[in-house]
Amino acid sequence: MGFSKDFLWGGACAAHQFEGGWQEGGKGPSIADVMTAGSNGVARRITDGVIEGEDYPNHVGVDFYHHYKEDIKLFAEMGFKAFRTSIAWTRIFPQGDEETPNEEGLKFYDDVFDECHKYGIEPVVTLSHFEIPYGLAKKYNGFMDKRVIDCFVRFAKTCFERYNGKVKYWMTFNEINNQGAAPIAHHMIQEGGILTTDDNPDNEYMMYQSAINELIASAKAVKIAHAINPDFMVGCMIAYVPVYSYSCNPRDMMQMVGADHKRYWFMDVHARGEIPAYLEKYWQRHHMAIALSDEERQILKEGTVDYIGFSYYMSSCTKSMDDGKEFNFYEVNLPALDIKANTTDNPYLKKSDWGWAIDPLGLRYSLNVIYDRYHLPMMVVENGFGAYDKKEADGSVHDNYRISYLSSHIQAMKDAIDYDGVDLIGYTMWAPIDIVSASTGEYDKRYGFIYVNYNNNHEGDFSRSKKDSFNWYKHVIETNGEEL
Ligand code: BGP
Repeated sequence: MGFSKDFLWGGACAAHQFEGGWQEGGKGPSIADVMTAGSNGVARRITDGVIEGEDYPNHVGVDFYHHYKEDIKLFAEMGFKAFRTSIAWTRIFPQGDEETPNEEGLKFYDDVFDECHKYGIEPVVTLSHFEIPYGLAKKYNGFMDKRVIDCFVRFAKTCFERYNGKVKYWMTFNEINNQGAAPIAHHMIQEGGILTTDDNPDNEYMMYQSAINELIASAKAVKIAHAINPDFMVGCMIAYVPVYSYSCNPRDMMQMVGADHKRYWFMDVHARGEIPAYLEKYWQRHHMAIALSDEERQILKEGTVDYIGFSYYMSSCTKSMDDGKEFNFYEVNLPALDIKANTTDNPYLKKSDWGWAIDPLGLRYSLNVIYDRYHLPMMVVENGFGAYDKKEADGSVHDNYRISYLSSHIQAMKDAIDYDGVDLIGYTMWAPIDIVSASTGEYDKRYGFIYVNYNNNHEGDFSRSKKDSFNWYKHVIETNGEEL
């Protein structure tokens, strides 16, 4: 009972959020490198290149580029079996469309993976974690252009060949489905569609077309990976935020189905290799002529994933708009039923300082829904608690709230294994070390077991120290999740 003996316990980061060294080793700029900080409630902006006087936190991250040995040693001290990170695409192909890779970039990840293996830590690699080369965004409008599929496939193949024997677990695109909830922002960040403007009537069409092109790129990469090494496990990475119906009103229930469709069709394509019928209908109704040839449909079929990787932070709740109340966040239309609706607060749940509903049972629910739907192995590749931490005078950080969040979520995974029989192979919490927040660009939204002395005002020396949660997680891994 409980977690399997080879369960992949660990933590997850993304290159752009913690490496820094954005211009070192021949690296080119990624979309994340031209994003401003958005601290204090101000949204991040994608700028046209790097503008003097603007703050770009991803340029420095937390300097993992120079601290990787120290950081991996600390992960090893906690007993990590796995460490998830991304390979910064622009360290390997600085502009994105070069024919030959940058050797210095490839060498950096050789060093990182060798360092992991020194401690018996299995690297789990995301190929693109919101890190499309800015060169591809500028020149091609990102994944709107089918030529970018080839650029990604070249990058993926280069990585599969180079790290064959060092990396077994791969994921193609991080949270590929965020566009379902926040189409414009994520069309730009995920797909490099920087020509989008808020008032462009074609925004939704461009999001769908780019997402389809990304999914084709992913399927091609999966096929190539298996040809290079049949033992490779290539997964997708989905942002899973289960949508609950606000009530048992059938209209609310149907609204929930619509919201699920909008957010999770990506997973159907990854895992089943087919465009779901409801999506084809949606495109027809909205006169979206999505370019997807028969040959490409065949590629989607042949390049299905080996496992489902997903992030889980919170659940959401949805309600039809019958009562006339206005909602904010995302909108789902079900024209056939004339239902227009949006998210609403769940009265049963508390929220984090950033408004994320804390819902451990929602993780067990998610594991069940996903497993019932695909019967594939699953890995929870992100789950964590962003908080303002207080460093005491003696250097300690008492982060009991983080321990409580993580332990309740690990318990939920354990219950899903013990009672529901789901096939869960790993857990890489987010993020074992404090890093730059993806949504806000803040340093002060901290997730780590390891405190990094650096803040929103760019003060600090990047020194690392252990929080209370460090030894707690070490014990969790030592007892294979038996003692939380
Ligand atoms: C996910 C992203 C991560 C990460 C995490 C936490 O959506 O895959 O990159 O940052 O969320 O979000 P944030 O950093 O905004 O708190």
